[in-house]
Amino acid sequence: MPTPDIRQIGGLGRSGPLYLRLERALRAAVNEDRLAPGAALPSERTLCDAYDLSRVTVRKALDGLVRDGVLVRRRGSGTYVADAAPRPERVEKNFAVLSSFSEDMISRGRTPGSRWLGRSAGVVTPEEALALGLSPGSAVYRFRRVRLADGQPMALEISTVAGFALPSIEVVGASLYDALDAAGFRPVRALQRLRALTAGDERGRLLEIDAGDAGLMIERRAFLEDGRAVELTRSFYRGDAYDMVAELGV
Ligand code: 16G
Repeated sequence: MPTPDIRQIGGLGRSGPLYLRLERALRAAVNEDRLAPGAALPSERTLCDAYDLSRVTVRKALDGLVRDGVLVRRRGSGTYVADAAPRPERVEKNFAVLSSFSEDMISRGRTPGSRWLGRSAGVVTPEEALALGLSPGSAVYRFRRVRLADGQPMALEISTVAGFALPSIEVVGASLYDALDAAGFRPVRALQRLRALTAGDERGRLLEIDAGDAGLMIERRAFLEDGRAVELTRSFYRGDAYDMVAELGV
């Protein structure tokens, strides 16, 4: 396998110590498949020159990733991307709160992110019309994202949003709920249905888990104060990444 070039790793972020910026860039490149499992990393010298970093800084970044199992060192040969993607740290998700993925991650000190698979504007399908209480022919926006925490895939989300709730499809950036909030249509109530499901081939590939691995399929229908539905989202959460918690009263 040829050694990947620096462009596949991409640029460094702007915040935090330099070693952490390189560590994050490499982690993201591995998680987003720009650096394939088993690929040899460019040499330390090449990384130093390309990013204008000292040897100590580069080594510290690589050490962190070796410790996490993202990279492996082979004596006398170099550093490689580990064969299996590392398991993410488990996250507790409160099942009784109407929070967004971004908020859930930020409140746990993780950095939320998305790998966009697609976005489109269209006309409601009969199933969506029923779920969202829209009339046939109504406009909707659809979004497909792999949700990331610190660059690691956590969930696959497929959302349909009622057309009236967003001024345009482009306004959705890092967070769907931020965009809905800005438009004055953030939901205040939701119905959720949860069931266990194996990942299957496509979800497994996108979430870097085996097709037979378990996950949680959560369907959320979210509503405005006036009862109108704004969102129908199917989220497939990695079973090894989440604990669902809820506080119950009598
Ligand atoms: C959560 C919601 C999802 C919502 C998304 C918005 C569940 C089960 N699902 O993942 O319905 O669309 O957050 O997140 O909690 P965002 O604002 O970060 O895009």
